[in-house]
Amino acid sequence: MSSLFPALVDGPREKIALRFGERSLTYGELGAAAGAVAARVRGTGRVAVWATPELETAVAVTGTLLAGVAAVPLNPKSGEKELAHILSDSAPGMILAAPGAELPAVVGDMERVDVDSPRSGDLPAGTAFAGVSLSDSDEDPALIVYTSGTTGPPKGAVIPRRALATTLDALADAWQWTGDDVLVQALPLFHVHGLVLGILGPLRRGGSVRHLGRFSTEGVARELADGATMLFGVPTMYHRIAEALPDDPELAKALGRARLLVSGSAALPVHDHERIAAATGRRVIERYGMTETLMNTAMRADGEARAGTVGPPLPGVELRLVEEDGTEVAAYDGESVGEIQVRGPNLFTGYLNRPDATAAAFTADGWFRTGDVAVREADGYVRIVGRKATDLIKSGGYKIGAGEIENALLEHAGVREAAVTGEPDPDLGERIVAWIVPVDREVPPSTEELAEHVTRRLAPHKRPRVVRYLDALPRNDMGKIMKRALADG
Ligand code: MCA
Ligand code: AMP
Repeated sequence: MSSLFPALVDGPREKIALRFGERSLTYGELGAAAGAVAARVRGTGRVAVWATPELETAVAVTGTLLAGVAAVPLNPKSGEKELAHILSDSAPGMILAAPGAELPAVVGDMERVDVDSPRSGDLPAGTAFAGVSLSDSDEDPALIVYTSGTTGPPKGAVIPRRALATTLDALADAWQWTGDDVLVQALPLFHVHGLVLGILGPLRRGGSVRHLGRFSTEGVARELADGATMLFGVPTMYHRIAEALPDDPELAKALGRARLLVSGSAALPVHDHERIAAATGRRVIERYGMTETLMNTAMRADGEARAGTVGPPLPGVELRLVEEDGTEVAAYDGESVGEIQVRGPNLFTGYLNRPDATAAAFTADGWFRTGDVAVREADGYVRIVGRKATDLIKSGGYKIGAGEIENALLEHAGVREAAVTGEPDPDLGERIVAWIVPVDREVPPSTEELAEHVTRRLAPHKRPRVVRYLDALPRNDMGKIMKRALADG
């Protein structure tokens, strides 16, 4: 029997585990604080975590995992409709939050537990928490992470404990990631990238993470100049770094010192990759994953960082490319295109309360259909070339379903018809465009009004950045909206 967080049980007590701004916790202090959370949540079915980018979120999730209970991280900027859906679907027994965090009315009278300001101390001796230990076949749910589909509200991906351990250990192998590494990141803590890779990753290795609270190139430069060895970010962050580099020699120097610069959640444009390499002498490496699969491929620290590819499959991950008719693509020629399908212990177990969606996501022989389309190069490096669904938008590294935004827009009194598409954006990768047929042509709802409307219902990152007004939406003979006609103008 091994342990999910060996360093919490028998690592050096005085070593810094987490740092958020001015506040930090040693492994000893984290053990005490997370142990207190574990004692509080033990026996609860599921626990919601109000996932602000603060120390308390990391303590809450660690403590919940120590108790062997599943955590549901919530976007603290979720709008009413999205939050109401997630809470009713996941039915948490309580909500953990930082003291002082204001919870919206939709949380209702669910029991709130403030995560104690961490005290000195240690994990109670003889640690009796079920979740400290981990067996290879540990199927118990660890996290329920909500992720958008093309239509309908987000689905809760149930991520078991063995998937966390598997994916983090595979990345450790690929990146020679050890307890000596100090990670800097500024990712949201309600998604896999920021929470699993960016918090649980360093804790599983017995290393340290410094979270910036909010992304800034200054923060990245400061931490990398002060001992941080790795940076994790989405392409939008690397784009902003690439833009800042020409006028910021300190940033270039700091990045040049990093052991590893890792990008993921969306494709890193080759132009940004090359600009960073030219200014810093370091090449950003990419890894490819999904909420449902955790990590599938990654460039290795000791391998070639090839711009535009996401590296070979990680140890333990089976990956194949499949044509539209189900035929497997056998070629490793950099040209033959197919959908990426994966199998392995890194995968989720299914969508909460959605056996239909779970069944549709897998083939009969257990391969998960990612919906991502790729080619493979001669040495097995995967190059992602597109996505099957046009109704999924990746903006700032967030996956956003067109359908949920369309539904929200249609709830606005001034909107008769609505269609949502993504269009290329140098900063966000894709930006959300709303095509609106207004009820009143003379006084259509403004962009700000619609952005505010979507923010209030769903979340700020789901708001349209551009609104275009039409007299009618282009439809085919079946009445289906022709989105490609919209995008092609
Ligand atoms: C804007 N804001 C608003 C409104 N408009 N607040 C209330 N009402 C409004 N109408 C707020 C936002 O919440 C935000 O606050 C700030 O204003 C700026 O908003 P925005 O323009 O959306 O932010 P941005 O500057 O464009 O954000 C860029 C970003 C962000 C920082 C790169 O997109 C980001 O954090 N992306 C990471 C996504 C991610 O982690 N994806 C992982 C999922 P504030 O700044 O306070 O928040 S994918 C995954 O997990 C898989 C496994 C994988 O492969 O990684
Ligand atoms: P999510 O569902 O939010 O977890 O996002 C997963 C999706 O992000 C994948 O299906 C891919 O489309 C995309 N993605 C993640 N990493 C990469 C990457 N390195 N390059 C291109 N796309 C990526």
